[in-house]
Amino acid sequence: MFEKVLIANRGEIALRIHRACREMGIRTVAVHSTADSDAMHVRLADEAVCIGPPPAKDSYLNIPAILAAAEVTDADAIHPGYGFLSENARFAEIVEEHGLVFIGPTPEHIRMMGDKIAAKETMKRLGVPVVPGSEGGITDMDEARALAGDIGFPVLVKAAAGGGGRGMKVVREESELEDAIRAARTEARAAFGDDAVYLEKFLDHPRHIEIQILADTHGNVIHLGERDCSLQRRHQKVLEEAPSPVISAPERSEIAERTATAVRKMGYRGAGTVEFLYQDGRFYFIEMNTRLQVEHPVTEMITGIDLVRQQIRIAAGEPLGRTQEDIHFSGHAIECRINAEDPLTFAPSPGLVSDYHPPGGLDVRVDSALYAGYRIPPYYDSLVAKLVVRGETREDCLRRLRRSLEEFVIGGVKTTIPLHRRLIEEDDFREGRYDIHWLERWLDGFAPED
Ligand code: MV4
Repeated sequence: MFEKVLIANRGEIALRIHRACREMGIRTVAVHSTADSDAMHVRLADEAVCIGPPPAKDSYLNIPAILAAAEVTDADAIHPGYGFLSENARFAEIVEEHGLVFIGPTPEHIRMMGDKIAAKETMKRLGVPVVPGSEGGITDMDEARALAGDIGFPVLVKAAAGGGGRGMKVVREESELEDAIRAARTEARAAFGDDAVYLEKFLDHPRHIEIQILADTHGNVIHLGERDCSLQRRHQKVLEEAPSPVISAPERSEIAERTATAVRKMGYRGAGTVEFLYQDGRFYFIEMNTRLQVEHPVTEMITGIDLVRQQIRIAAGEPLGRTQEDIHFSGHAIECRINAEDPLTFAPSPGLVSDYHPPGGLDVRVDSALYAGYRIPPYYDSLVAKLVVRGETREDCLRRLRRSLEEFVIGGVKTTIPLHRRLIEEDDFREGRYDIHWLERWLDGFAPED
């Protein structure tokens, strides 16, 4: 096992990784920008190295500085967390070239899944259902027109290098297709330096459901069920839950086992999340994330499996030590993402946290790097806490979530806590009746009382 792990991240996820390391007897190295000298992850780690000025490109994305920090502290491995360098195949490669271990998949798997066309072809070949569309990228306008006619309008033009909603265009009729493909190509070239685009049938009311996978280097692959991440605004998830309120146990086993089998056949290692759209009783693969995800705690809450601990064990070459039969799902979990933002306008609200009182009690988990007196810097993502609650049933979970949101105090800055308090009282949400568009429609009429 590693003796020392460098955590190439900040905020709550840096703490989350530190905690797993501590419990495994592994020492930790924090890296930080000059804006984060007083951050909680810096205080808790065994050692801390300043890696640059506030802008992420000069610090948390600064590969030479991070490698230098690993070298001077004699770290064995680097955990990238989520965001920043976590899905940068070149970074994973450089880490390995320096004789360090990248706690994550191989650079080859990161690279393949970063190409959405290659990812889809691979999944399809390995028996995972995909959205009907072009076989590979679009090479020819006449071909695209014929294909769109076969698929049926509306269709979506997507960028191979996109993902997370960037570079997509809905096309409602044939006359708009050529312009949309041209525009998508131009945008993709400018944004990603890759103008490959592909075509898909547009699903107009899907849910976003993702399967959590763990794969070791000995050929063992297990799934930890799904998370329903349909409640989102502008491609930012707001609340996630597991299990999905609309998926039956046989449906879960079917799609999750198919997914785990495909992941095993591709020789994948580490944690991974396979994203699907689910509409009218069918699953359609869209993308695979090769990192730990923000919402991983909802899975931990219903399975009792520490996903970060497993990532570290896998990276050290240890076997999973569990088979699918050892995984049992227990109860229901919901995560509320709490952002330092105005709950009406979503404008960032950095600044001094005057009071901090997180909720507690049985099956209540708060992942946060906040403390009273901390100043939230304006340079980074506005996620400041994740409230994750478990209950025996979804109704128990909702009652506990209501109680926890009532207790939660973050003073001095605006947060999205009031939004969550209102959201969980909505009948559609309480009944599990929502798709990926529901939240944005609901927010159009949202005005919190507090
Ligand atoms: C789609 C889709 C409808 N049909 N693909 C957006 C992000 C990227 N991961 C894929 N996305 C979508 N792909 C087809 N064929 C609708 C979306 C989409 C979406 C997906 C998941 C969560 C939120 C979303 C919000 C808008 C659109």
